Amino acid sequence: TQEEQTRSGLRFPAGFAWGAATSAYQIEGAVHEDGRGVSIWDTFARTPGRVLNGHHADMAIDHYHRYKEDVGIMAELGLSAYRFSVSWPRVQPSGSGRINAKGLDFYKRLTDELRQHGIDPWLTLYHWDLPQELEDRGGWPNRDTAYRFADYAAAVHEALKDHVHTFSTVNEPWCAAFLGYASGEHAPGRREPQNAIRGAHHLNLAHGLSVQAMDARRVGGCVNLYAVTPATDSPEDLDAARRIDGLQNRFFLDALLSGRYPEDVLNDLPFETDFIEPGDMKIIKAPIDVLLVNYYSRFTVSGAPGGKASAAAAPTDTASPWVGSEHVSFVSGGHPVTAMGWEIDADGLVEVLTRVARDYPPIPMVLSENGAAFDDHLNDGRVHDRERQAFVEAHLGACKQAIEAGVPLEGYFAWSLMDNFEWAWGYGKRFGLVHVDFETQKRLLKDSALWYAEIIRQNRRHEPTDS
Ligand code: GBH
Repeated sequence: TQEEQTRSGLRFPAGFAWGAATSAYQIEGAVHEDGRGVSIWDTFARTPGRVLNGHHADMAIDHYHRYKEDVGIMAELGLSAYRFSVSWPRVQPSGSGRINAKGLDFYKRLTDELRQHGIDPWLTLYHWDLPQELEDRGGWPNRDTAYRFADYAAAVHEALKDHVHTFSTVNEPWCAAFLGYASGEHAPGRREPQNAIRGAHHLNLAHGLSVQAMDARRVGGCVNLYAVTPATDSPEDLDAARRIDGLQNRFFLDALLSGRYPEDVLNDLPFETDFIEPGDMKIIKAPIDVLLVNYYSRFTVSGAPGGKASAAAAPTDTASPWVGSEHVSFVSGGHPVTAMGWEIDADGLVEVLTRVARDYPPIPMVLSENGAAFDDHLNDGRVHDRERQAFVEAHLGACKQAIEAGVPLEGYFAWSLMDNFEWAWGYGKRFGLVHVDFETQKRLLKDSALWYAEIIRQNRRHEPTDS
């Protein structure tokens, strides 16, 4: 039977969310339409030398105009959930004050369309596109930005609460803080280590304040987690692993789930942390219903000099994102790599998920992003992206293993639904299950998408209340 055929045994519990993810700036385009304001990514992409080949996302993949077609593709895949983000400057052009009703209308149309197709919208409030006016007032290192974010969150929640069940706050605060304000690989491109830590704290504060401000039916926070291994068991390498795990994983997990920052991480910082005010940690720990975990890779790190300053080469000129631990170097863990140079290690995902379940108060989780860039080739209307299929298959296997080990994992979102604007790499890297021709905007399901659709179909046919 079909059932026995479920390839590689990827049978998941009924109700498991089968998803794919995107983000606003990476797909929408229409940056000058319907009253949208300017974001830090508009500015950054327009600054020479910041994004590879001078690419920007004024058009992106034109999702703003093609959302119906794109929801149709999701339905064809059989997705039960879709994770997208709201563009803050589209909804609130200057980041404070006036709300732009036309901006909210787009997300109403989108979520209506999703619901008509039986797809559960998972809304992310912030995927890195800060209104430029707030950056001009200091950006995330300015504490006030966190309060502005809470106001924006309340407005979005009020407008969309009947359309959306699950709201999540900040996508990957690590990236927003350390790539934006320390390494400079992402917008706004500042290289100010101390401000990066301030920014990280204010992003956490923004998370907590917005959870309080929304009173949503279901609310989540999102972190990007890495498995971290010391290159050897020398004291230097063990210390390097402690530091990178601290900055990447524990700084955010401890804050959101336990309401504290790890002492060792604070002690490693070469400056005062007096911007952490009394009462902040209680706000940051505001109860959430689900933790969104993004997982891509494992870091193997060394405290000995001589390795690389970060896990993968950046396309542009950057500094270290590892504030206070700039001496740590990243070495090969011996795994094959994707087109980004990121090592492929599905075991690391089991490790990361079981670790959260073991070390923190119980919390349901979803894998909110997982995927890979490869050099896709279009042949006679097909993309035979076997490596991507193998990547997703291995990571779904890891999810299943984690569930069997008792981890309350409730869904999987592939990154990404479609090829899109890959930040500092512009259109130079493709993460999509769906191929996009960046000239004609034509969409085409890659082999990985067809395979994913089949896995979903075989799983969902057993669901009692499948619509
Ligand atoms: C996701 O983050 C993003 O949420 C998504 O928008 C993006 O398109 C997708 O990844 C693919 O890039 O070399 O030491 O500086 C991924 C998390 C964190 C992965 C930083 C690369 C580089 C670490 N990224 N990491 S280092």
